[in-house]
Amino acid sequence: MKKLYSALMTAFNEDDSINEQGIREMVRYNIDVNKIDGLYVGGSTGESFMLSTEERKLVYKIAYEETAGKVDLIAQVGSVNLQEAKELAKYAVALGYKTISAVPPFYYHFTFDQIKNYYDQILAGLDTQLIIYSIPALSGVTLSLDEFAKLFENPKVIGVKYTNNDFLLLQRIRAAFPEKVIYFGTDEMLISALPLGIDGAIGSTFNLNAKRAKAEIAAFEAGDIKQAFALQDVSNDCILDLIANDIYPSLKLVFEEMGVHAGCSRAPMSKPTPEMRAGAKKIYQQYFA
Ligand code: SI3
Repeated sequence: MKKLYSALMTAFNEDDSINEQGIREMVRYNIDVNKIDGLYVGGSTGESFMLSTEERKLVYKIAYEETAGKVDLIAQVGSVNLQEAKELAKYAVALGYKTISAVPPFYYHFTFDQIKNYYDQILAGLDTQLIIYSIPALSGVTLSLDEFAKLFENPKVIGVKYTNNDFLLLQRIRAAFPEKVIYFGTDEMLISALPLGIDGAIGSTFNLNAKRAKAEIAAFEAGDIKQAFALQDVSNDCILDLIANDIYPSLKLVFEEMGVHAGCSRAPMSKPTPEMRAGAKKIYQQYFA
């Protein structure tokens, strides 16, 4: 069975400080209600690039303590600051994370050799495994098949979290590297990635929509393609409504409707407006009540 991971969100208070209890509640919901296979900690959905190094460590620690070994954990340690990425990787591994992940260094349009060196340096001296976090739309870094091949030469690089809508490249990676792990990251296109042999998916909307996504995967694996598409259609209505309502704050607002105190997002992300609250209530009632 393919695995489903939620990309863990970071709960903030109104004053933008970290809301520890909110993070714990979201972790618990993912374990107890979603029966999730794992959590991707410190990714885009975690608003991690707006956190200090110490705050990023705190989030790894909370997730590690609260899961207590019940589900898989992946710590996203990537940063444009290599020293920070190395420090975070060391910290996560020392805490007990078995897998780390890293977005390529961004903003400065680094060469491929510089990107390869970044991954090698993060991994040097660490007894761990790493999943490349490929998200070209946000990082601005697009890796080719040959470049993935070069990164995969390091045996500690076990695969890729593929948040990219290039299905030809996805198919080429799958065919060329059957032994590597591929987790797909565009929730609204899960149905299109399933036939390409992905090993699972990691996404923000699974925090709320895991049951439906799991049912879709089960239907697909049972050969009931019509049902799998029908479930994806409902998920897509929900995901597009979330996006239209400002996705990260809205995921947290819908959590609130479920009794999970997920707090809010950190500026410059938006704080909830009355319209967003009304939109989230509607999303809750339509897809989750
Ligand atoms: O937290 C993470 O790094 C993710 O899992 C990212 C994940 O791929 C999400 N992408 C972004 C940019 O947030 C998706 O789950 C995305 O929110 C979803 O497909 C809706 O577009």
